[in-house]
Amino acid sequence: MMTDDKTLSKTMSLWLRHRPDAAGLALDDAGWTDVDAVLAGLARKQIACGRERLLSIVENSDKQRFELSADGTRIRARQGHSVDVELGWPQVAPPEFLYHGTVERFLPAIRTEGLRPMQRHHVHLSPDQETATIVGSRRGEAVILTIRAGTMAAAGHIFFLTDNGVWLTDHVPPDYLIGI
Ligand code: HQG
Repeated sequence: MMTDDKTLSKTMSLWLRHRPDAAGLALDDAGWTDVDAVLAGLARKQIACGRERLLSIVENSDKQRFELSADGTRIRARQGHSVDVELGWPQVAPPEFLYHGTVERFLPAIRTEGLRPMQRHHVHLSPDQETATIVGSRRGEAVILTIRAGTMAAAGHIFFLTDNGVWLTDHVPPDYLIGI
């Protein structure tokens, strides 16, 4: 079967973040699995993708969703898992403000509950409004929330920074959201 790169990238995200079982994959504690196992999973689903194409998808993924081990034999999703993994991102002090792109229809719940991880392990925050706009626009007209991240950190909330620039935290209580 011919599958375009975007569809293939979505399939890999599904397997490496949420449903490794759907492709017969086993992820280790940090989310890694063998590149060969992914290739075998693709072959079983009759998706035409060899090693070279898989590596080019890893390299060209717009948000650098995947990463390879130093020796190139293992692959993982950088973030966004619903399966239990310990990704090992460093805990970093955040800038004073971070941003979150969402849509109008979620605002009533966000006003009461704050930002919650929903299906993911963490709330994902963006370093700038441009990135947050891209994230929010996946669901409609983006609404950009500003988070008082520096104040949150001073109050003991922990932030992690992935190496593709996404900030992760457990929960943003409504008090730290500006202007909603
Ligand atoms: C919303 C993509 C109701 C939240 C992107 C969001 C990002 C609430 C949705 C990355 C809520 C969750 C993450 C509450 C939050 N009540 N709704 N209390 N708290 N929400 O996809 O941040 O393509 O799990 O605003 O580019 O949109 O996966 O998170 O709209 O980097 O690589 O619930 O995912 O990257 O949606 O996106 P998501 P997100 P990938």
